[in-house]
Amino acid sequence: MKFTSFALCLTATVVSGHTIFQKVSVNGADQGQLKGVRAPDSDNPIQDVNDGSFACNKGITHTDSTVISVPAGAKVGAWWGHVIGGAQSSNDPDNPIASSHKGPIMVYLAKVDNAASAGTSGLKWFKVAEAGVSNGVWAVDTMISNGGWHYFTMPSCVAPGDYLMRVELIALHSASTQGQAQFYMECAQIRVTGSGSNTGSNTVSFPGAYSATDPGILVNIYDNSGNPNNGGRAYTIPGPQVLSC
Ligand SMILES: [Cu+2]
Repeated sequence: MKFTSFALCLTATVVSGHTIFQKVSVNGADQGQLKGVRAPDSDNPIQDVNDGSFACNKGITHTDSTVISVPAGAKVGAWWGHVIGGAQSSNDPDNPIASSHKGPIMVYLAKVDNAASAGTSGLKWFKVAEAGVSNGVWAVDTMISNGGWHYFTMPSCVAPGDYLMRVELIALHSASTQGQAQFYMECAQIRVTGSGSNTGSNTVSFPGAYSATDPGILVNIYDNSGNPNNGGRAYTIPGPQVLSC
């Protein structure tokens, strides 16, 4: 099986190929390491789509009161690193993530009263951006090429106010076996500005939005030669439709 070596990071304890979302940029302005991002020390994925911490991860040890101002329509960056701070060691080949970890990156928002203090259960999430695979290039590949940055546009119609911004990456290298897709997510505290009026549609709950057998979660991304190009097929990104303005 071509897939066997890719499964190693499931069991490695010292060296793994996992990742953590830990920094935001807004229109090119770096907002600072761990500023306004709720992050754990662990870079381990969640693999149970019904995990109670599926919204914003668990073991959150990095928190602060920063709320990041994001103009509607802005180019937003989400920065991923192998461990907190980025590389685990010099020339870490698995920073920002092991290159085997092909998959999509999605961004969700949930309206809250106060982003600095809001809890993460019972929220209604709507998707504002998603990237899957195009011509064999996955969102993860582009993020690696960009030194850990994943960029997206905050839709121009999002209403002003506080939101939690959930950025999620799914690593699909072992996803042909049910329960082996790896979900990585953290939440940032943002305050949208502008003149939009949309606080979401097609909202979903986390956990709840995904099934372990969704076509984008239980999926063999390899072609007959073992290339991780989804066999040239379209890839169905999990979750609801992206908000359209
Ligand atoms: Cu991993």
